[in-house]
Amino acid sequence: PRYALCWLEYRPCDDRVYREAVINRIRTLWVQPGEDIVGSEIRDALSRLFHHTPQEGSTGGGGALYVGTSDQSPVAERISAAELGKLGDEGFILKEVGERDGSSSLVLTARTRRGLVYGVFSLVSMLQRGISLDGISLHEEPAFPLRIIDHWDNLDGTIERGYAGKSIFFHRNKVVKGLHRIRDYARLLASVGINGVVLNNVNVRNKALRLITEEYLPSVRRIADVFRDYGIRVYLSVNFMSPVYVGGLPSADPFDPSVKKWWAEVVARIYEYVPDFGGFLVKADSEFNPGPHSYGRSQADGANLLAEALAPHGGLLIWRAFVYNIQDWRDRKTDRARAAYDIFSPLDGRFADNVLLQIKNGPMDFQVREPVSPLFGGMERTNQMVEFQITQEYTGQQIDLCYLVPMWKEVLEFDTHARGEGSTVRRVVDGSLFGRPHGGCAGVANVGSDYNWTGHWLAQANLYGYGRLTWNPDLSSEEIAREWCLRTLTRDGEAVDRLVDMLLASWPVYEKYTTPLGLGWMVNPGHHYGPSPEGYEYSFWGTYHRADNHAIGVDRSSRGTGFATQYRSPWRELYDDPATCPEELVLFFHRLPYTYTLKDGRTLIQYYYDSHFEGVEEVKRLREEWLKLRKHISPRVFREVLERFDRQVKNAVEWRDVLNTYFYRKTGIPDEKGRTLY
Ligand code: BDP
Repeated sequence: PRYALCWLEYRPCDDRVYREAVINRIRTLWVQPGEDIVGSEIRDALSRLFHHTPQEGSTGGGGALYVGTSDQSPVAERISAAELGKLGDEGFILKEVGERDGSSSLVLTARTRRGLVYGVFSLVSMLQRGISLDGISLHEEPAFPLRIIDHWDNLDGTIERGYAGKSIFFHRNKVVKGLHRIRDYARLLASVGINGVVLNNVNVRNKALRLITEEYLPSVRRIADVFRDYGIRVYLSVNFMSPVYVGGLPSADPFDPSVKKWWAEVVARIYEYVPDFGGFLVKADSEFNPGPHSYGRSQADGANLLAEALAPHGGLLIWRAFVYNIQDWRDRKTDRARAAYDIFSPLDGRFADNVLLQIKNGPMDFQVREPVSPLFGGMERTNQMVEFQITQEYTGQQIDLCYLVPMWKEVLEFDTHARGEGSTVRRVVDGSLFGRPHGGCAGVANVGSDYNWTGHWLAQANLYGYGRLTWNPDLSSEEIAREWCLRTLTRDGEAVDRLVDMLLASWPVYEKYTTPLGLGWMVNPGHHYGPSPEGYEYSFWGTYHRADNHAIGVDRSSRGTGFATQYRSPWRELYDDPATCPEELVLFFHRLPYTYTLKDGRTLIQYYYDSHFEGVEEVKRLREEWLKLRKHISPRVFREVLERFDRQVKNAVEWRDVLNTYFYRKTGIPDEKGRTLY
């Protein structure tokens, strides 16, 4: 094989009792005619896991598995109409039911094909993990309507912020010829509940501009046909200036009727090729991507232009809120953290019904720790999505281990207080808090053409976890990690415990040796790996810490840039005061002297020294833990992960030495514990 199948790599079950129980439960298999995909998934799993081939068809007796939509007779005979009536569009029921002769069977049903796909993969997951099917009665529905993966793939095959090889979609400005890998990717995504994929980078340049034309639409259709089999819709990123760059019009002004007409025609053509096309994703007025501001129009005017073209076809327009404009590092009045809220919140209520605003989880840019974007609590009449970064741009680039599910969970559970207590981000983006018709999650993909898809084998857990979390955010980070380890790496209980602990430790460890207390940045400009304390200090990105000999940080309180006041109470008050601000964010909100005393009595500077020394030791411990797993992990995975840990240790040492030296030289304050500072 040219690539691993991740958590769908079915290792034969060595538990004889369990194997026999499954074989008895599924002696015969009935699959709704026409549902070949779900049928072959279940057959394939049974055969690989248990060397079992059930008899096909319906015997009417027990020991059967019935798989079909809720209107099919073997299903409708066995499950009450009331129960079936509770099924949503994407949900499924998996249930043990009694047969007339006193025996029992299993029924897997859903209202739609998509629901069946999720149900089958969920059954497969249980079979892989040895979960008993006795008395099973499961009804699952996804928590968020949209569960999308955004690819930052360019048509030349490169991937912006990709750390796992080349694009699996594009090669030398064409869609790849063989679609096998895309099919397996669709299976992997569907198996964790993903229902949408954006194929190309939000920075739409060169040939990617033409994806929406007949030059590429036949190829887009080929990809969409594969994803459709697994219930996944395809979306495209588009450039706001397309009417000019592609259409040859003199303008892309949203108020220009010829521009509207152009987009309407473009969209109509797309739907001829892809009848269930998801819609567009747009990065406008952001980092060299033009937008409506060029014409003196608002973000809402820009979004609505495209939304209007998509609406007749049922398409969605996803508009990114990543808009900021810092002209000069010398300007102390503008604060990038404020920008999105300042620009978008006054436009609340002005966006069309099929527009979603896609908001990065934090106000800056995917740093190791940021507060949650205040926009989530600040727009009640706008559909919202949260954007996470699965690809580890600022969190170790899939060289360093960093399991991100705990971070995403914190974001989803953050209480905005927009409608009193319990107004979590989760409820904003699932649409329920403000009664919005659309909502969901987007995650920037971490996959590429590498054999293991994600560069670091253990980074697969982030892709898996993103899917599982957006299906069911009630799952704990630990449960998700455990599922992934069991399905992917080993069935040995102790080894799994150890692996889960390693994954759970990894984000806090990464934070320790990089930029704790909410400081962020300090990375090498351009590629963003490794330390550079002033790498982003004198440019136009708004990413400053303004360290001098006495203090560090930006005052974002009401006395400073006022960013803290964009939150609702009690956050605005809590963040406003360094004494009540959650300590892990204290340098995000405040400018503090190095001698500032933290809650445990340590000075800020001593905390930074300690954190970096400890971080390195903890990475070394992670590496030691991995060494203990040798006999449970396949040799190739073992070796390649060890190689990553070796690199991570080097990186952590570099962060420690560069940052500690930087602070020592700025402050002249020695380490209390007498460790070497350079
Ligand atoms: C930043 C990345 C940049 C992306 C940008 C975005 O460095 O490559 O284009 O985000 O999200 O984090 O648009």
